Amino acid sequence: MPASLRNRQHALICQLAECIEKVWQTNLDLSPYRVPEGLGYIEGHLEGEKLVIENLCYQAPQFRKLHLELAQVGSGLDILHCVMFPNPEYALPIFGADIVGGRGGAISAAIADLSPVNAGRSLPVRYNQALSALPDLNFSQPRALPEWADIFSEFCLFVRPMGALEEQAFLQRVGDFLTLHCQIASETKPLISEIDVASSIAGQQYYCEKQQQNDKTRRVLEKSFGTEWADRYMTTMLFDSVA
Ligand code: BLA
Repeated sequence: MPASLRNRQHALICQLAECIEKVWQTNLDLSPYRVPEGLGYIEGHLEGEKLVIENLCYQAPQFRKLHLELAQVGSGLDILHCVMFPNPEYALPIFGADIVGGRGGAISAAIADLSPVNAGRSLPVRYNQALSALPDLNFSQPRALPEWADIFSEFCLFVRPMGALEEQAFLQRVGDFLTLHCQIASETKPLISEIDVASSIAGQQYYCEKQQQNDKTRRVLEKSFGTEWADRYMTTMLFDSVA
């Protein structure tokens, strides 16, 4: 990724971006992923403030799309968005993370989860065991999930981190999620049953439909690019289901 945007963002965002790339490179057999035409580096400024977006994508045998996005709104708002969409032939949850915050100042939202997308929408046993074994964390300002967010697991971390210690605790925990996810994924065998593959596809579709209902994301994109563009971006770049 060009160093341009990354080095100008909130420290927690820079650190998580570095962490994500490092865990991917260390644990997965990465190959290039073709970003849809014109969506790699994007600038928009319809009304109000300028929005700059940088996208970095890979794929791996177990993941149809590994997406890391950094965005900057005007000079005050920084965003990190990351989703690891499994290849539906692997019964893996979806890793997702979002950080929203002011450059110098506070992070208002930091969320990360391994979200189940199988038929019963429950995490595979290995994930449950590994995630339950992580030490308890206490953040002073946990945040409540909005109504559309029934896709997340019981391990979902959604907080407003207060201060450097909580930011580092968030970073560490997301690093743990990523590492255990990549390790389990690389030991996972593909599904044999077509019914199971179809149910992973349906699960990913449901996940995407729900995420597309996040009006806070949509509004930021609409302000700089208009409603049609924002809708296309949310359905083809951020949360595209399997064809
Ligand atoms: C919240 N996402 C937000 C907010 C903004 C964005 C402005 C509100 C921050 C706040 O309430 O403090 C904006 N996020 C963006 C934009 C992009 C983005 C513009 O990724 C991309 C260009 N969102 C995700 C993923 C998850 C996610 C992968 O993209 C979770 C895995 C969750 N974001 C998420 C949730 C909220 C949020 C749950 C809070 C929504 C609410 O409180 O209504």
